[in-house]
Amino acid sequence: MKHEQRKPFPKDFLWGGSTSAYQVEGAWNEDGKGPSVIDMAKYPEGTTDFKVASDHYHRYKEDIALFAEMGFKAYRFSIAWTRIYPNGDGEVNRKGIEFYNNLINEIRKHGIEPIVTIYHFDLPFALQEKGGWSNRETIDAYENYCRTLFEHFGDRVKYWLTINEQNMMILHGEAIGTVDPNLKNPKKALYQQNHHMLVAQAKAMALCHQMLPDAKIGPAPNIVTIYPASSKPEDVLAANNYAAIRNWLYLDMAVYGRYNNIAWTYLEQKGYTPTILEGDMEILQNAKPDFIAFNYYTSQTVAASDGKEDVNHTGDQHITVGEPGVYKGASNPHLKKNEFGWEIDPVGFRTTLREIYDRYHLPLIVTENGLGAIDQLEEGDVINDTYRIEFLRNHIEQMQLAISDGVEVFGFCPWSAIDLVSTHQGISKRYGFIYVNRDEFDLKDLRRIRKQSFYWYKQVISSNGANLD
Ligand code: BGP
Repeated sequence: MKHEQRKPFPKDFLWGGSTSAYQVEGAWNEDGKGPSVIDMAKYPEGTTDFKVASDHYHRYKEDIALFAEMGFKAYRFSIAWTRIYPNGDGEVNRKGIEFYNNLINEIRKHGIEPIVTIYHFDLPFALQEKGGWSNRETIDAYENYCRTLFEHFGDRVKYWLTINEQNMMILHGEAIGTVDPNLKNPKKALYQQNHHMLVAQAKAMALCHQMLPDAKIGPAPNIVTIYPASSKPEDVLAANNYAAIRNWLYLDMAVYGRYNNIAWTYLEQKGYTPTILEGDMEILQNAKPDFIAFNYYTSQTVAASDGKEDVNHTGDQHITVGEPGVYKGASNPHLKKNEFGWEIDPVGFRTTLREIYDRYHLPLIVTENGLGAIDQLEEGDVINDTYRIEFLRNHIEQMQLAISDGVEVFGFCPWSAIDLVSTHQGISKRYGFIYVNRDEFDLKDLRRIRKQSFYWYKQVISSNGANLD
């Protein structure tokens, strides 16, 4: 569909940027913070750990001032559960509350809307030692943690995100570092964990509505359109299968409180069905999100599987390998790839926005989108990241086309507001508008340097998306 004239971005559109606590904060064991599963995980050889990251914990004032200079209307960040509850539950750590109070005040002081992710991959290690999400008690610990956040920060935070990319923790948790290496029969265990997280999420949504009637809350999965590798009906069916397993399982539950039938059939066939206790479905059905937040980096393409390939359900967030008999990952000959093998598909972004809105009719906010690249710091503190500008420009254009298609989008928070450590590919894979001067193992001076994309995004925001050049 071609539009003679595009609709403008809504007046109060939330232009911003995203980070997550463990990838940006550093100070991994300061002020009473407990270890998370990420702190205790093994890191791929040649990549840094998360101990210092971008040192945002100590430099947040400078960072927020730079976000304000860019004109951010919103800043999406996560709270480290282990700063609030070092052991996952039990005693509250006052220093943790203090840090996020200061951070939220600083954000609001600049007129920026805080958007808080409650849990972004960094489960407290103390809970993992008791079985993590396999143990139903983690649902209670999460609910208790949510209550504490709503109590302390609910007077200033209007937008809450329950869980970041739950679907990626289930499908690609090994790459991200969230899977307990001691799990027996990991796939089955992961779908039980998935069920517990879905129940926990429903409880958080209900609690938020009860405690903070003016606040809004929603899930934040990674949702992308799935193409069939060809028009062969079997390929189309495989794409349909994978879309149900990767996308709709999560959103159908969040919005309608039911298991998607194709995803459920897949779980039955594989022997992965979770144990559902009496009362669970009621909790799931009674909770409703106010909006859907989602992360989009690229589309995925799959083909029919003859069941004989020697592949497994791994890869990473955007490298789909496949699952014998269900679908087989394919590459899309029409798309270019970034330096890390992720395809680049702005049109797929428009399709994704249309698909989600068409299914759920809830307002949408994009909580991640961006380009990981190896930036070069040139003489005179110049970073010419024209490739990032091009990536974001093309995606923003497609978002505006989706808005012109009638999709309700109220915000765009690309990944990442500032350079931070990638989930499994180190600090050299950069996403930010602001360069952080450090390498994998040399922390240098960690100074902040505005990239070309910083100036470009500033102008995008000040023109409310009208000037993308
Ligand atoms: C998403 C995660 C983020 C982030 C991003 C980029 O899956 O929510 O935490 O890191 O992807 O991925 P990566 O860091 O693997 O390049």
